[in-house]
Amino acid sequence: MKTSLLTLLALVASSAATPAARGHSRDISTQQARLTKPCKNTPTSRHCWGKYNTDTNYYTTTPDSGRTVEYWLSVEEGTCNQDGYVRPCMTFNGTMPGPPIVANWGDQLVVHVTNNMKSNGTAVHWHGARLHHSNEWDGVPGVTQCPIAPGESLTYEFRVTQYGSSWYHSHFSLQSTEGLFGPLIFHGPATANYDEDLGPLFLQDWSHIPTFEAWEAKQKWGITHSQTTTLLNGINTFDCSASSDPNCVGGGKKFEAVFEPGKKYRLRLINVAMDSQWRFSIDGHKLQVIANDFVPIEPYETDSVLINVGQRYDVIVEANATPGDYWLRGGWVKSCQGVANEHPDSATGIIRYDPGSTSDPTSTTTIESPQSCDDEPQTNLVPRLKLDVGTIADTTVEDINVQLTHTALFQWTINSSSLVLDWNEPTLKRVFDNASIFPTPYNMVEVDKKNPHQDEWAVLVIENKAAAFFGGIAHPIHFHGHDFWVVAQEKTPWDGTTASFQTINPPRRDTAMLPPHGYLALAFQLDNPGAWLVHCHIAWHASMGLALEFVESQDSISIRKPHRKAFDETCKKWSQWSDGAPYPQDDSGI
Ligand SMILES: *[C@@H]1O[C@H](CO)[C@@H](O)[C@H](O)[C@H]1NC(C)=O
Ligand SMILES: *[C@@H]1O[C@H](CO)[C@@H](O)[C@H](O)[C@H]1NC(C)=O
Ligand SMILES: *[C@@H]1O[C@H](CO)[C@@H](O)[C@H](O)[C@H]1NC(C)=O
Ligand SMILES: *[C@@H]1O[C@H](CO)[C@@H](O)[C@H](O)[C@H]1NC(C)=O
Ligand SMILES: [Cu+2]
Repeated sequence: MKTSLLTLLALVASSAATPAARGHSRDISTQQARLTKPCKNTPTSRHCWGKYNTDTNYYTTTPDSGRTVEYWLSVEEGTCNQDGYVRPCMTFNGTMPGPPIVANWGDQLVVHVTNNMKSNGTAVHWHGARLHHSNEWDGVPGVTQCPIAPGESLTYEFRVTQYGSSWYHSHFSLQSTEGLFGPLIFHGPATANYDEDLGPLFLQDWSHIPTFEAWEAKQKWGITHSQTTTLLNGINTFDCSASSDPNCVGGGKKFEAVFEPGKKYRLRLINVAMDSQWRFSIDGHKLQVIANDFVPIEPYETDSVLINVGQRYDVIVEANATPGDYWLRGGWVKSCQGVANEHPDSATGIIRYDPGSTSDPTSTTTIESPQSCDDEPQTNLVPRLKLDVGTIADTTVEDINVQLTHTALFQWTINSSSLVLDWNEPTLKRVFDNASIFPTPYNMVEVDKKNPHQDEWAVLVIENKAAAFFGGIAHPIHFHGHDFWVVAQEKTPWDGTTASFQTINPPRRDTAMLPPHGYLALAFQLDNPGAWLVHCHIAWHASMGLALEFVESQDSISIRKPHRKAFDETCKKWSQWSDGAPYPQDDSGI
């Protein structure tokens, strides 16, 4: 049997009295001094946001917009024709991607979700949103809620404490890859100027057979699955000319955008793939990268940007090429994935300078697909709001040796244990019942249980020591409830020490790649009590249990009475409905 080892270590250290921590508070006071000069967010002053700006510490300061923004989402089963091929799918409000959820930094966001599917539960996660003191609305079935039963509704509610680009998606099994996702955009300041916001650009791989069928084939018979094609913002063309398949009806369209010469456009790149990395570029144009995930960065210029599953990059493109038609390239990275794609080069869209033009571009590119699944170079990802990790001195170690095994059952395991959640018994329910022991397959790590301090940090080190074939796979690791500070991301084995950790304003985000045969060390501040999932964002691997949970400051987790009522009601309805449900749980649950 091929086994592999993943080491996980949580260190808790006080940063209160360290030089780094003093530097940190200096940053905050500089920023407060700047708050006295309010200015307006315009194409020539994008760093401004009223009394706030890109130097505001958004972990500690949230504008009071005085607004509550409310949305209604309907979760539906139906058929989709994204590229000229008709197949069953699941959608928010009948479309894939679903309707945009847009709010301003500082708004209170309220989203009412109704499950209008006939035979499955659901739950909606707000990817990358910090859900500060709102753990119960994080949308993870088996962790923060019971699934919403068919016919039932649940209202999610949280304060928008960040700004930038992301997506909302179902966190129930493989549903997001069946179409259950949409844009989640929080307006705020930016670190470079632009004229127009072109909105989200989703990079997606797409299968012509439902993922649940592929899952069954894989789990039951070991049949390898290839994705069929790629989509940009949910659409593409697909060649049906030689197909006798009645579902191949043809008539798909490519993503197109129109540029006006001299203008600068903001594009919000979001990787929503099941299992694909992309190298995004636009022929004849440079990209100025201004944010990674929900973190504004010092702008840098590049010809292309590498985007792993769950990650986002906001880029500004200046329309400064000779007017004409240009290919925009998703750039599916061939060397990276564990899953193949039958049409890897199909991820293209068109940028036109003349809106009347209908011809295909003739532009070319010299950008090559990389030979690895690396993230963007660490040195490029410099957060604009500079924050350091407190010195990791007092090494209170949770020494967790984690085993990563790919068994005959196709499960990934952490510490020899593959995540399997009981939808009827979410972690939070156990927390409310004052549980001190959690089931082994919940892969629970308790952090800072009794003594919560905002100044304390934890570090998670994940080693990818998997042997041979399985060790060759990189995993995009995503955190709920926190941005993390990437203190190490190396392709070599970890030496067990923290000496080389980069703690001075390292890249900060919510999704980063765990390199094959190497390790990833992520620091985060213990400022958000709750049960938070940490998982590989390859949907397939998440279903196969490659995840763990933190219960952070358990004794400080609290929930308001009306929220508790909704939480309990959702569990009650789910319990009634799931008794005899047509599709029993057959994966980790996430
Ligand atoms: C989604 O659909 C529901 C029910 O059909 C509707 O009330 C709601 O306005 C729609 N939401 C959006 C954001 O379009
Ligand atoms: C419900 O989910 C199961 C997988 O758990 C899937 O096989 C089935 O197709 C889904 N039902 C519908 C009607 O989409
Ligand atoms: C992982 O294994 C180590 C040592 O075997 C143990 O101390 C630790 O509690 C385990 N962690 C989890 C999350 O089960
Ligand atoms: C859990 O502990 C809290 C605080 O000690 C107490 O108020 C509550 O009743 C307990 N809940 C249960 C279900 O035991
Ligand atoms: Cu993975």
